[in-house]
Amino acid sequence: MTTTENHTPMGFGRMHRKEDARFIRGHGQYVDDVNLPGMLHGAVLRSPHAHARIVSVDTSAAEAHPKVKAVITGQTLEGLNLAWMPTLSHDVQAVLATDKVRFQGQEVAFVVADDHYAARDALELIDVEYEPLPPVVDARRALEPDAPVIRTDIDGKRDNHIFDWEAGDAARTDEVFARADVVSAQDMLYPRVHPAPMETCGAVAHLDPITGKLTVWTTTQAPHAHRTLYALVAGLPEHKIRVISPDIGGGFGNKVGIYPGYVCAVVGSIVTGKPVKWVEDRSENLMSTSFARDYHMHGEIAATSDGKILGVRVKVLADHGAFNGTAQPTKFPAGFFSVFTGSYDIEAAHCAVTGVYTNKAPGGVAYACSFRITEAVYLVERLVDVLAYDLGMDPAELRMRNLLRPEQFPYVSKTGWEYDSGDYPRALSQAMDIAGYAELREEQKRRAATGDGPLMGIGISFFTEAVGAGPRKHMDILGLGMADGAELRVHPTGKAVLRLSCQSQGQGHETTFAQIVAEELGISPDDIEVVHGDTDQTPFGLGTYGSRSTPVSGGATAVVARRVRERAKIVASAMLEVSPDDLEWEKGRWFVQGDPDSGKTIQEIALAAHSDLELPDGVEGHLDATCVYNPPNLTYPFGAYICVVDVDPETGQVKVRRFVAVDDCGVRINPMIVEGQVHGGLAEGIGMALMQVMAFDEDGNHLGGSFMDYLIPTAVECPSWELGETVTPSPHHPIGAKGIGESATVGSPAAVVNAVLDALKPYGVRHADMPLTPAAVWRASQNSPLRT
Ligand code: PCD
Repeated sequence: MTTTENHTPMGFGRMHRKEDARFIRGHGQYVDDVNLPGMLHGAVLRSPHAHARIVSVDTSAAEAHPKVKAVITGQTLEGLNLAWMPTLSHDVQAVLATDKVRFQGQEVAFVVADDHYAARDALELIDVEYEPLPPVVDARRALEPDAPVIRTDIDGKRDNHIFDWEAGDAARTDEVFARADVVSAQDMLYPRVHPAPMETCGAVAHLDPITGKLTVWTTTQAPHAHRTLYALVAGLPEHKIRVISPDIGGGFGNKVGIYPGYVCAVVGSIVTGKPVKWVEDRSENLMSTSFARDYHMHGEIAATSDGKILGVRVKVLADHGAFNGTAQPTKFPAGFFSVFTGSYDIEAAHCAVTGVYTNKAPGGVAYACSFRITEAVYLVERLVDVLAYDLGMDPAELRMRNLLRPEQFPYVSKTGWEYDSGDYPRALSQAMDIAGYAELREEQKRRAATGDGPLMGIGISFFTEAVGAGPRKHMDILGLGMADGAELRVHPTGKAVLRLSCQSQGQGHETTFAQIVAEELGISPDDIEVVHGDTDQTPFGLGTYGSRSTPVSGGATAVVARRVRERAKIVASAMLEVSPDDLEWEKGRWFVQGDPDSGKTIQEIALAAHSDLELPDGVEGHLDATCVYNPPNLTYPFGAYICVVDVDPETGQVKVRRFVAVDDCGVRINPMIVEGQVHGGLAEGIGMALMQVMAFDEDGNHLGGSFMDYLIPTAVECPSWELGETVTPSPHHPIGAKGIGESATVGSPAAVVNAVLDALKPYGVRHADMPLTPAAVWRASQNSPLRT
């Protein structure tokens, strides 16, 4: 693998990231780098209780602090009708608590002061009297008839139930289960985890008292969606709101929603007439911003005795925390969980998901996951391994036997997803070749026979993702259809600027989107500026998450460049005095068919388009185009992963020795960036499988409020990744690309867990829940006869 060359390809290909010129020199401009004249600083007072009634809030001592400019409470906000804000899932969330606090770390008051330190100090001067209430920490407890009701703010609410949702065909699934030779069932938990981006969340809000325009610099993956939400909540017209998302230090879904702190910064600016900065610290980020997963799953898989999978049946209890703040398309309360049939050719499937409130932070974001696909992939890939265990079959062979075959595409799954393209057996074979699967099994046998050293485990996962939401007729968020815009302007000298509605958080859009234009127009990526993250300068669109930028905005970019190319053709025909029909395109140039020497480069055409050249009637000058891309379908990236671990049975310590990842994301725009995306996602997968959980004690105290307790994987836990690739272009995407940003996070946890459980097989361990910490591994093997 070569990663060092740095020539600029005229289109797709390996190329160093343009944005790294500033990032590696430490010159990124993040929200916390925004400093405005007269700017004040805000800090949030948070609840120490998971569930308590607010008896009184006394702010007088804080207000008397010489550096404090304002103290805002739930009561202040009630007066402005801003105490509650809409969530992305048609619920409401308290901006600052008025009646009760519903999770530990919930926002109770906001102090605005001359500097950050004074604001923090003054928090301690606020006197809040709480009357503690019994908390609901466990999702199952939430549904018990005598459970305390968390959402007493909702009229007539008498329980903690949020929704019931189903997909698939229950009757047909029961029928295939009835005639199956084998049914394997397993309860499993996908624990609550957190995206934990390097940069925490924050905002600088400035309501200009002269122009009445509100500018918010903020950590958002979806600047336009945020602007619309502010417009709806504050009743300001959109043209009076500018949302700027500067450089973002990692998003991973954490920066999709709107947090109370952002709204408080805006209110702080309104109240003081000054710009107000609020940036949370690490503990605030971990304790109060959107978590992910927390899915309690019961899965069943039915098969014939020779390993033909017939059906999958699932029941899920989804813990959504205190407010239903899940970020996902409206019609999908459990996100895209219904892709849980995975990559297999099965006869029937059914799932039922129930959402509940608990006294924990709200959210349920798609952390490196296109809306609950990570949970779905983990479920089915664990079930397949459990089935292999019960059948005494090799898990690779069982998968090979059941994978969809290339000729079945486009394939409509039993829960209604139309998989666009794939060659699954090829990807799995490649992974097995790279890993040397047969030799690994030999080695495992040898080591078991000698009983020497640590236990060896080999884990496989095969995943299919559905990324790139819309189409807009099926998918919206708060009524906003999931389509995205692009605008391309070619300047007279042939340099170009591309304006996008999506927003990079580190994945390199300034490079790859320039490469798409380069591929289509033959203008060097170095000559194409990509503008994003400023609602005043970019077209409307729903932003970046669920790996949708390439599938949606990437489509928009290819289409807009092709429109420019067609315009260029007409200009070239006027320049060359031939009919446009006589022209042929080669990258960067229109030329006369049969006379390759007479042609015009895109740069020459750009200049002519801005000159006094006579153009045919109805053809406007200049070389610009716009596009709104409404994807016809999602794209379906897939991959085959194999993980090899060594497990020390005495300490429970797991070492990931090797990790092979074969990914197929269709056409790769920049293979170097794609590989980087995969590396990052694999590391995250190891983190979730082995180290991470947002744990709570029985009082609802958060036990993971710092990186001392909530562990982030580092190079130490990661092996040197071994990557492969296959390329199955998406048939409906303009450049055949599928998303990649989340693939590895989606696919890798199951491979790691399957590997650890494969190692523990001699101990009779069939399943253990993540994270497989040394303690968990040790505990899982305790009941084994081998222990006595
Ligand atoms: N690509 C290429 N080719 C292909 C595909 C793709 O080249 N075929 C590339 C592109 O262009 C970019 C990347 O790669 O650059 C990615 O892409 P995508 O897949 O489309 O995705 P996006 O949309 O762009 O992004 C998003 C993602 C997500 S979603 C996440 S989580 C994560 C990822 O991304 N995040 C992040 N990755 C990353 N990286 C970084 N650095 N940082 C961050 O933060 Mo979510 O839903 O939000 O949860």
